[in-house]
Amino acid sequence: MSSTRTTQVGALLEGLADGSVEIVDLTQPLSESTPVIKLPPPFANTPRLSREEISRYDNRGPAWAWYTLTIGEHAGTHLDAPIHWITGKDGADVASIPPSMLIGPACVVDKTAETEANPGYLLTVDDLEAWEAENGRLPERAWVLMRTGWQSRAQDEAAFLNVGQNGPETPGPDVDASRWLAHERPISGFGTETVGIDAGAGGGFDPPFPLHNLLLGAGRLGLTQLANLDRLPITGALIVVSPLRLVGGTGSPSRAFALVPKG
Ligand code: 23J
Ligand code: MN
Repeated sequence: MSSTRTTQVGALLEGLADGSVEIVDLTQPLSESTPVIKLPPPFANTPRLSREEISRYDNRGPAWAWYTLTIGEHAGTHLDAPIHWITGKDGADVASIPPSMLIGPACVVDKTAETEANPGYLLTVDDLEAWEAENGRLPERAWVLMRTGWQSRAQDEAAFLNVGQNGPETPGPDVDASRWLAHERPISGFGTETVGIDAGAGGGFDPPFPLHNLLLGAGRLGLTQLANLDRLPITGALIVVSPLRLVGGTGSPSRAFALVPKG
């Protein structure tokens, strides 16, 4: 089987076979209890997942079970397409996103300690430039993944949304970092462990929800509610994001994987 070595895909297949490449699932399990964002009045909200039986090994279908899903596009681990935001309305729907944007280098910015100390931690341009000073310039098609440890709250909606006196308190980029991510580097997208790509306080920023506004407005993508970012190296992993190819879709529940070199 050594002929598989003759291509780079062959080398990857060999790595998967011998365990030197590990597959990490970055997806949160999706169920009726998966948390969804709750916007304040007067805004409309997304439905969480619900399911209705079509048949379940019964007279409606004696040998098969299947369900009808009701779910918002922006529920659970999901992708934000450019047309999700008014600034990106002439950009790509989910179906039009080039696959080359959905597979790329995973660049992990670790703000776990900062988030532990301050759940509303705001990622800054200084943080991003410090990351580059250590790890090199963010490459073409990079996915910037903000690691915060927030996944430990993912099964508890109140802890996950973390809405207090001053509204939601969750980590995310500040306005300048949002602008930098949108315009200064050739990235495909930004991923996070929290319910949305913006910080919880982002609704009160100028512009409101700056990362949605600027990143999606620049034709780039968002990815939320990620799991297992603690199992990724800072650089060197490959991320694969698989949204439904929804025509006209503003987003989609997605499966996301990382391929991680071991040892
Ligand atoms: C609509 C308005 C604000 C936000 C969101 C949606 C999301 O988080 C989302 O899933 O895109 S912050
Ligand atoms: Mn979304």
